[in-house]
Amino acid sequence: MRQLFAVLLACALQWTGHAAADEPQAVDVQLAGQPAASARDSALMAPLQNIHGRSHLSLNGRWSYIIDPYENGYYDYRRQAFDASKSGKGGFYDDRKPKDKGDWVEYDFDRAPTMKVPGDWNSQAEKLQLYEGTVWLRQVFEADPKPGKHYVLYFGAVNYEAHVYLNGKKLGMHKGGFTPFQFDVTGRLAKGRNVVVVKADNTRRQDEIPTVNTDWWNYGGITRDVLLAELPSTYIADYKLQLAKGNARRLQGFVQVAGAKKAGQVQLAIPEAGFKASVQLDANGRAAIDLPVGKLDYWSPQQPKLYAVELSAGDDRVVDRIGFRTIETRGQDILLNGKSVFLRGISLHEENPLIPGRLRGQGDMRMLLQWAKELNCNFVRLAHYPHSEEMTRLADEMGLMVWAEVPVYWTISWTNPATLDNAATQLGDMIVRDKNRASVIVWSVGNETPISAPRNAFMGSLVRTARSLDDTRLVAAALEIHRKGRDITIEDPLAELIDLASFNEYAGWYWASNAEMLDFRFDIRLDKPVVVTEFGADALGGYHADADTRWSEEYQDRLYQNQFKMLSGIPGLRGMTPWVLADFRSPRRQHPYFQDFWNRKGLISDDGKKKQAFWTLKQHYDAVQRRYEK
Ligand code: GCB
Repeated sequence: MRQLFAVLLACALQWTGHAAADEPQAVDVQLAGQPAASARDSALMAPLQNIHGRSHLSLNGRWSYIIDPYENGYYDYRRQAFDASKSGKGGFYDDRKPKDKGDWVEYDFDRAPTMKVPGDWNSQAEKLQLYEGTVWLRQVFEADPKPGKHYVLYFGAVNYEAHVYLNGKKLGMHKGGFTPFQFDVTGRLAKGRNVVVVKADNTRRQDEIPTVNTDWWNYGGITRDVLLAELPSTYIADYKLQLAKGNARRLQGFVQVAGAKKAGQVQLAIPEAGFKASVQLDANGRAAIDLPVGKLDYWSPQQPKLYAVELSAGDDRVVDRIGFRTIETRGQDILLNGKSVFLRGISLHEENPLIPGRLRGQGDMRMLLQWAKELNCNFVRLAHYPHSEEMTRLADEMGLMVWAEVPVYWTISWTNPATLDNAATQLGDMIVRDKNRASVIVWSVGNETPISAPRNAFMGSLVRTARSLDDTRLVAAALEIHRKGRDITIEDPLAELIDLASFNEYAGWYWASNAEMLDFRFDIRLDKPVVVTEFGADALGGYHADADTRWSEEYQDRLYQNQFKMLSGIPGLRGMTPWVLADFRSPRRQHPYFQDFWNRKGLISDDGKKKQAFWTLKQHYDAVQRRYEK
């Protein structure tokens, strides 16, 4: 069905797929329920479902790069953007060689160094380790575009602001470091040599999502796949197929077709389940799906069953692997396929502690999720931003439920409408991308946001956005606790709007010590399942002392034991995701001996060794599992 191609500097395109038919058409899909368009450059295409399942050419490989701290490749000496000028000349996206002496340029991609894409830049050049600013990246590839096909240039993620140029012309701009975006490049590809240039800028700004202050490394660059997809003239742009909320005998969702002939029929099939149906598209190329289905093998961590689901419309055919399960809450229970579950979780960042930088691909992802399995987890919190699509697909396959989150973290600019728009767009893009993943059971709209009227309105709006896009999953946020004397409570109006009583609490670390923490008790008065989304302590792997000595493995271990004692006093406790699976890099963590730019709350150290608390948590989860799954 598809072929993968690696590109180094240039290679010939070969496509699998479909016969040429009609004339090229502009991509005109508009998804219903898509969040406000204003945060999105109008040149961007609506998200395309399952891009890796389409005929595509990978543009990954080595890209040439130019570090541009003063943005000389973007602005002229009067600080006017080159790409807004008439000639467009002078910008670093202009790959042409100077023709005469008047065409003076002071850059040269052909002699520039190269870096790996996907890959953050910080880990690839010493000069870039702490760099925040603009880097230009260029890839050259060969194409042979065919009439009657659609071509889509896709980026899995670029942190943070990306300006994209193809053959010297601007395609558009995208903001947000963790969600995919794509351009329709039909009619813009040359036969033969093509040049794609990206201006990536990871400068932190107060009004962006995330804002200036976070506890993770601000890795810049093209951190996920770059693909050029070829689609037939009429193609399946998006689809959702999930069990209806609380009804394991109904399939619900939609199909959205785009391109030349939008009306017509879409065939759906799950051959292994003997399911076949066809739905009629309306004039906008959309069909709702609401169909009875026989009994399926439902997806669960014990049996992560995925079915091959086939969709076809005209010449287009897409196959996805989809699991089916229901998730809901009843009182203080979380019901997976109608049965109460306890979420034995762990939080993790998209970073491999063993090598510098962001995860490089499936091997790294599998290692992290395998560590979670060794802890006997059935749940992972993919903090604090959307992790890659490959990660949620792996979680599907490995049987791990997922908490997926957007980087609405700490002190966002609550009153800026553009900031809300941006947050809603990132949330929408995450939901659109991962809505067919059985593993994803929670959409989180943010982490530790401080209560105020503007913040409550902002977060309330995100909760509504999430619910309007997907009513089959839980919506939550990692809240903060409040202390009243010795009582630990939740007094946050946002708690009323979400499905879980979910909060971070750092008893024993940021307040009270191991010796004092057991004097406190939880008083959670919400009739919702309680999920403790963080607790933890820094421990330098291999540093041993008594359980009262901070930074030691013993201190961290005792803190976990004490936490289990405290948490056992919460009647509605239905899960936890302690902070955090592995040590991770953070510029905030300055202790020269114990931290040295690392957050040491990992249960696994930066050399991959399991700290004592790893085994304590595993033992706890083994006991919880015995109680819940007997
Ligand atoms: C938190 C944050 C997390 C930090 C952690 C810490 O509350 O949600 O991003 O890394 O605490 O280590 O302080």
